[in-house]
Amino acid sequence: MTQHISITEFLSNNLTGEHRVALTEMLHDIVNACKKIALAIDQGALAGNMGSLGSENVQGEVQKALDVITNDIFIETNQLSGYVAGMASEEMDDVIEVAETQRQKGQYLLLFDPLDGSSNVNVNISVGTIFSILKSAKVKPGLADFLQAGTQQICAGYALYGTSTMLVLTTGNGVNGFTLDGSVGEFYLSHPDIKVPVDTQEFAINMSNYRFWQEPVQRYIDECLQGEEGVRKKDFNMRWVASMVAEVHRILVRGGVFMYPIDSKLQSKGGKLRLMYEANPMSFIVEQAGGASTTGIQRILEVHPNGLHQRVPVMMGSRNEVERIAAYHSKKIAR
Ligand code: P6P
Repeated sequence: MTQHISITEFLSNNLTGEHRVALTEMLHDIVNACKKIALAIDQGALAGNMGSLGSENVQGEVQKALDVITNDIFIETNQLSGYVAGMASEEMDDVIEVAETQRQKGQYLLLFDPLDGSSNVNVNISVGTIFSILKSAKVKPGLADFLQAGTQQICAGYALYGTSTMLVLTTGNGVNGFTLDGSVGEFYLSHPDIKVPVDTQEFAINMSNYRFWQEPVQRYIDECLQGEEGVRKKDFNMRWVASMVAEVHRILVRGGVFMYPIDSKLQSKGGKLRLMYEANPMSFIVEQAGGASTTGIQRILEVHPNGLHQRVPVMMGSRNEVERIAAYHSKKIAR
């Protein structure tokens, strides 16, 4: 087997700039948290943690035992470095305060979705953890300190608990992927300098919502379905895993476009996916890999947040397709 370098060695050789030491320490804890989550998921039903708790989270979604288990793991493990001054989780209504004794070294904010796609867990389909790191202006951050545009992120990444466990991350200098070697419990560089193909023939969307979509999205999908007989003059393939991390990872590896647009059912909520700990980190990664990410109206990374759990329409992936979708929204390309 070719000698791969470990994530620890990779970060030591490649992290630069003012956040270098802090990121090294915070990513060490994030990696450990993801290893623990991978173990909890691997044990699956045998550990008796696949069921539903009957409770609902702040999103109004039924909580799985693993939602709470993984949330606890992420919170506990990421208070050890001394650099995290505050956290925010999909599973918790308010910001998570970090004790003064555990934020002695620096002021960073860690936002995360501990188990994205958790409804897939008990049917053994890939799920993931998504995280985003921001700089805090305050030693003791409040809600307002979290509400920064996605362009302010200093790091973003995800763990994918799939056929193998992977960690994919960016610190603003490209995107790199690491695979967990379970025999030694270490992540090794397996996907250096990931780039999203600029063109694609594959889209990912929940087609059952077709009748609720706005016209530009219906137009785009109609043209894909018309294939080579239509204006696109090429056939398209479709995928839908109902797990954003799995979809985006596939797109990073082979191209494609992931779409969860606004629709008439979701109008009042603003969309399905959350800006701060789903859309922003995934957009940072996709853009760093040469892709694009839009709400249809604007670049996702430039959305100014008005709430911790704000939702946005999300269309991201192969740049030329995302730019076409945005042009249909702005009517720059007539039918
Ligand atoms: P639907 C998972 O719950 C999630 O937030 C994303 O990971 C996924 O892309 C989407 O929702 C799936 O939504 O409507 O297909 O169940």
